[in-house]
Amino acid sequence: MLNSNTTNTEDLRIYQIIDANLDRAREGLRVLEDWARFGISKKKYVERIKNFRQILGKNHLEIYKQSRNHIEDKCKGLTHQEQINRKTSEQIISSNSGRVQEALRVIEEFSRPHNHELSKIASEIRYEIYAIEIDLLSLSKLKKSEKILKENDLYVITDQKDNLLQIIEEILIGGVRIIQHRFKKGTDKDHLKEAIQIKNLCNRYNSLFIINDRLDIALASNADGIHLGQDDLDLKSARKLLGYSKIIGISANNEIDISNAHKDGCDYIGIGPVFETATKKDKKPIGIEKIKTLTRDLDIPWFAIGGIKSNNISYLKSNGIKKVALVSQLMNSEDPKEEAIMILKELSHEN
Ligand code: TZP
Ligand code: MG
Repeated sequence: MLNSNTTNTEDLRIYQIIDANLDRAREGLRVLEDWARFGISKKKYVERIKNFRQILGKNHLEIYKQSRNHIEDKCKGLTHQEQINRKTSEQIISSNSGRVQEALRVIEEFSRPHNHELSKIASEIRYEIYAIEIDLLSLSKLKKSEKILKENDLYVITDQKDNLLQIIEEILIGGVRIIQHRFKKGTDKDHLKEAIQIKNLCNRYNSLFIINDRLDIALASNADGIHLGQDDLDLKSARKLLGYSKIIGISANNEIDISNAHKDGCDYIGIGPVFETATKKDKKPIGIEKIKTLTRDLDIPWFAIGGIKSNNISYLKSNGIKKVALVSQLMNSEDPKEEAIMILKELSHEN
């Protein structure tokens, strides 16, 4: 506890520093706590952050609070342009984590000579906040991606085309918000180069960018996620390498594969082929009835795939299939933008 019983001017200045920084740390923690609660609904983080706030509250002693009125603060109300520029939730999380970390560091230094216990507490919480900041940012990014997956019914997969970037930009303008980059022939260098170009386009249109098959390309291009087939890298290994801020989608067409993918924490499932398709000639279509059975209790987003065209979407919809993925219809279109608009319209019709 406190090991000084005289209050001279220097003590008052130090108490005032601690008082101001306890306020700063507690306020910053409240911002993080509210984001954990209302922004991403993560009870575990709400509880941890609330606990830190309460510990600091308990250690906010009267002598610190009383020092507030004794020495005038001539720098009150100063703001920095950076504070005015903060816009996104991510920027708010980062700046408030930084605010808490800085305030705790100041408390740690200035309380050490007279209140070793508080100094130790400040140091311990500061280290925890470094980790919590990373977790909150990852969870926020995942939340954003999940929202796009949930709210968008059209998932477009690319094919290898000379004018691929132009096609993609047109369909993004048309309103598509999920793009998977599928690159089967070519060098890794070309693969990554094209992935980065598409990722930049997707960023411009706030769209989800997913890499097919290749975890290395997904990491190198900073994609939002990866799509894996049954013969690709397994979901658990991919999750270990990608972390929790990225989406992982799985192709599956039977009960066991769907249930395993779900159990292992995949974010969405591609199910098909529904119909025969030239894009995957070797795969037998599973048909609508089978898809209906497979997806009866599925509580994560899923997309039907294989042979889907604008002229069979209303049939799919009348059978309860609301989300679709497709390749050739848009990749081989004369007018990808108009066609994307038409398909989106079909998908949004109430049946
Ligand atoms: N997985 C199952 S069917 C398929 C994939 C990647 C291809 C779908 O292509 P299209 O051209 O939309 O039929
Ligand atoms: Mg694959």
